[in-house]
Amino acid sequence: MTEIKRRTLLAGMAALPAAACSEIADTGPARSLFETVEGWHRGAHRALAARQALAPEYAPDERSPDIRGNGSISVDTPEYREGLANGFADWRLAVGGLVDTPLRLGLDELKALPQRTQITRHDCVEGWSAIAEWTGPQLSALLDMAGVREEANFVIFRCADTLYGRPYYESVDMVDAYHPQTIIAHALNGEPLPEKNGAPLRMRIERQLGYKHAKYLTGIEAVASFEDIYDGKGGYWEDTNGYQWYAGI
Ligand SMILES: Nc1nc2c(c(=O)[nH]1)N[C@H]1C(S)=C(S)[C@@H](COP(=O)(O)O)O[C@H]1N2
Ligand SMILES: [Mo]
Repeated sequence: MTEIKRRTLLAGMAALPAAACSEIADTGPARSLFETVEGWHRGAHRALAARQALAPEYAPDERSPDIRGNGSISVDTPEYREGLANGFADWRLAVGGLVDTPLRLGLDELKALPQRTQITRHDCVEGWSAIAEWTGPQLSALLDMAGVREEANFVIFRCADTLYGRPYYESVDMVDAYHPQTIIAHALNGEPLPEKNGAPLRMRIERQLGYKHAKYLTGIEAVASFEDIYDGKGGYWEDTNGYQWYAGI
């Protein structure tokens, strides 16, 4: 968010000549320039406010009977199989990249943070949706604990699975990363996440399409750019199938 604020300010200042700063005249060109900048600020603010709006939430009786598993529905690494067998007692979520204090958090630590529960609709580009209840800490809490640096523009999500031989990953910008409904879910409809839905941890990014909601989450990384990660398009489907990086709904 600081990055967005900073850019808004810089863009506004660059458009204002020095004279207009000392005497913002009430008539003439200075005033119209001032109004242009004002208008730009208002437009930028409106656009940001729209991105921060909440996705619809539903009542418990509106939940779908099941949320199918899509894409990877299991992970066949020894670490994962062992985790599944022992309740993921040794599973650690790494928070790193452009942060002041890298973290490694176990499930108990994540569950001890303030939790958010939300009943939302998952929309997959393949043409299905399902309403379900998700619980977990907000991503913003983890980012604040780690202290995201000013240079960070995006957050990368690393996953334990591979799909057709390639590691699954995704990324979002700071507006979605700090969105109140962006949570690291460990529970689905009040139960620990099933394997098919991303156990033990998966992202919920409610203003985005299904493929952004990384399952089998192992790491969260703050970066300035995702150009150098895999094919540089910011996600598995973006790299392999040309899906849009910004999948806002
Ligand atoms: N790690 C990982 N995350 C993933 C996928 C995947 O294959 N691997 N598939 C994505 C797609 S396309 C969708 S629609 C949702 C499906 O979530 P679900 O299996 O809980 O229905 O997860 C997304 N996250
Ligand atoms: Mo999907």
